[in-house]
Amino acid sequence: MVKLKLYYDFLSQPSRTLYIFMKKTKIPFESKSINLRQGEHLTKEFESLNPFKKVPFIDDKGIVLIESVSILRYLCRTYNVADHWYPKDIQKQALVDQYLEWQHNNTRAHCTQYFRHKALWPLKTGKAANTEKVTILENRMIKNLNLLENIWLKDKPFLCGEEISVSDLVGACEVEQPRIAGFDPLVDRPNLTKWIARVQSKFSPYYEEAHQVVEQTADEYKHYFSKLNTGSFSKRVIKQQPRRGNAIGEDIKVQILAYVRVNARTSICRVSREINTSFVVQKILKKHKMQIYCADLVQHIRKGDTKRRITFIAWLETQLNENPCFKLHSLDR
Ligand SMILES: N[C@@H](CCC(=O)N[C@@H](CS)C(=O)NCC(=O)O)C(=O)O
Repeated sequence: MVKLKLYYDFLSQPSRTLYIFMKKTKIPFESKSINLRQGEHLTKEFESLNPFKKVPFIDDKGIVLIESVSILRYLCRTYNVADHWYPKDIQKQALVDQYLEWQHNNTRAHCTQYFRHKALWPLKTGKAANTEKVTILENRMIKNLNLLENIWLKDKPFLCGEEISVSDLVGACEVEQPRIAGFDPLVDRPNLTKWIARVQSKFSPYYEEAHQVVEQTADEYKHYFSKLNTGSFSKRVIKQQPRRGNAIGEDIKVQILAYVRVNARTSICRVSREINTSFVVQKILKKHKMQIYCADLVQHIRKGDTKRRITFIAWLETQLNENPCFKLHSLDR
């Protein structure tokens, strides 16, 4: 049987949405990964499939669809997915549609513009970002994130009501994007934080799989921009980098927190590998047979509850500060 083909790049928010959704709802598809950064969408071959030269798009037995929102609706109508994703009830559906229409000129537009101006284009051209422009875009994005925090998510667990729908996935994938450019959308936004955790846990492990690239690319950009040393972004990045011989305290806390937030099922070893103190903590954990704390971490973080996370970080910090071998190894670096 000919399977639906999905052309995507995880760096693209709507691509992540479609991939995660199809995985979660078990819609069979052939995976066609396209590397935008290597210009694979600009080839003649790609153009013959999609003349708009963009991802995502699908080819379902000869029907080619290029817009993620219409693709989501098509999938929900064509395949046997649970009703809550895109309810048949007219009123419930209208609420889901309302967000899907709203987001184009709001979350989608603002998070994308910020990401493009601050990270994507400077990286492509090798030129520093226009800080004035970035500040304007950042302010617009902040206002928009505040609308999610204070209106959309004010009094309900999901964007369109008590149940999760495709809107939540569309929204979450957009909100994750500015993290690549060093901006954490969840800071001081408890409703948004809890909502992202809910969405993540509903789509786990596909959510984490598709968003790994966000973390990796954020890291890549972070190093690039710290070299460029321009604007508030690089200042923030430099501030976040652990200092030699002093890898304990605020810096490490910020990094661990940022990392575990998007990798809910991670282990301490993984966290320590990802942050710059890597082998230090890792070696110690092994030596002292402390991997048992991995379970502790998962238990604390999985629920996605901010208070539990903070408790965990406080606990980890105490471990780092109280156990002399951590200090010793840190100073050894
Ligand atoms: N409106 C489209 C998004 C299309 C789009 O802007 N795709 C971007 C990635 S998110 C792309 O392929 N950009 C490549 C380029 O413009 O060169 C959808 O929601 O599916």
